[in-house]
Amino acid sequence: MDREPGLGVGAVARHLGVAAATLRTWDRRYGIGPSGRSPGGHRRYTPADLARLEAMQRSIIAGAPPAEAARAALNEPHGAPPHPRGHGAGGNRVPLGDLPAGSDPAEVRGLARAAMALDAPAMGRAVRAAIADRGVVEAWDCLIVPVLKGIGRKYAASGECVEVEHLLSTVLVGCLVEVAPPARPSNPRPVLLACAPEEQHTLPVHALAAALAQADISSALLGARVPASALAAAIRRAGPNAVLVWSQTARTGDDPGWLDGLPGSRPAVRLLVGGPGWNRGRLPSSARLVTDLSEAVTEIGSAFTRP
Ligand code: B12
Repeated sequence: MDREPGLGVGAVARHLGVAAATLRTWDRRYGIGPSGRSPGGHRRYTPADLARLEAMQRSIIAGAPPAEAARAALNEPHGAPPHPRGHGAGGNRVPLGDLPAGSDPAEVRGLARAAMALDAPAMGRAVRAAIADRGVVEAWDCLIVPVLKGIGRKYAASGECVEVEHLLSTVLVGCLVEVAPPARPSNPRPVLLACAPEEQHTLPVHALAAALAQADISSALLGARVPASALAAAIRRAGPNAVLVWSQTARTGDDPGWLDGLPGSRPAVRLLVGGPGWNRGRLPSSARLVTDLSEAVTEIGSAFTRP
């Protein structure tokens, strides 16, 4: 039981939605911390300490660098937010760009903010709520993709945020694999989903597996960097009606001739490819390019519902 006066670091961290380690860093680095310690030596935050931290957090969210946000919050006894300066790609703001129709800007900003704060529980809550409310396809298109693209833009502009990409990706994979597989799939054998050889961007195939599950279609996800020979062996062994291969980057999709060598008959395999990495001019005629998640689900469904 916590009966000492003031708030402990865990309670303040939960209140602000940041990690306890972040609070300790802010204290050490910027001198913005608890006014005192308990007789037992634990950090105790008073209401005034909390107001200062809230002001600091508001400034960071508005785009100020942490050092400046801390300085302003410490100089402002009532915790009023200082005006952020323009920080371009720096700071903690994610350049979200134009959001697709159907997006809720507050929801998208919330996930972006949680990602930038490296707050995995908050990211997970936002994504799970969206999947539960609106299903995988809409959660992916209207919430997840805008945040991924924003973080990709930030990386492209500054070379920063690789750690954000990694943690957000880990959380997203966790949320997507939780979507229950269909109890009674409508397809005879699982469809195969794979990334092109050397391709490490797996999120879109995870989204597809989850969206297929919600459409009662079972799939087997082979994951990142699947060699052509391994995909060919899997097709021969599993006999899927459809296969989708993902390429995110030009490096893995520029030379797609190998797709023509995949087994294509007995049973007939519908070969689909997705992702911006594919060199469209060089795709073999056996491969059909699908351009979004919902089209991928429809096309895969038609591989075994058609006579
Ligand atoms: C998450 C991420 C990572 C994670 C991947 C984790 C994982 N398990 O997937 C990690 C950190 C590992 C990573 C690594 C790298 N990444 Co990265 N990454 C991203 C990020 C932020 C999201 C990727 C994603 O899932 N995109 C999917 C959707 C969101 O994006 P989209 O392709 O724009 O979607 C369009 C269509 O494809 C379609 N669509 C969307 N979803 C779906 C689903 C289906 C089924 C279909 C059919 C269509 C479809 O709709 C969109 C149309 O507007 C992107 C940024 C971005 N804009 O995508 C960078 C990005 C793809 N990465 C990039 C780079 C450079 C790298 C690295 C090379 C960095 C490095 N120096 O190490 C490495 C190497 C990867 C490799 N060798 O394969 C660049 C690629 C640049 C390029 N044009 O080639 C990007 C664009 C960032 C950037 N702006 O610079 N990355």
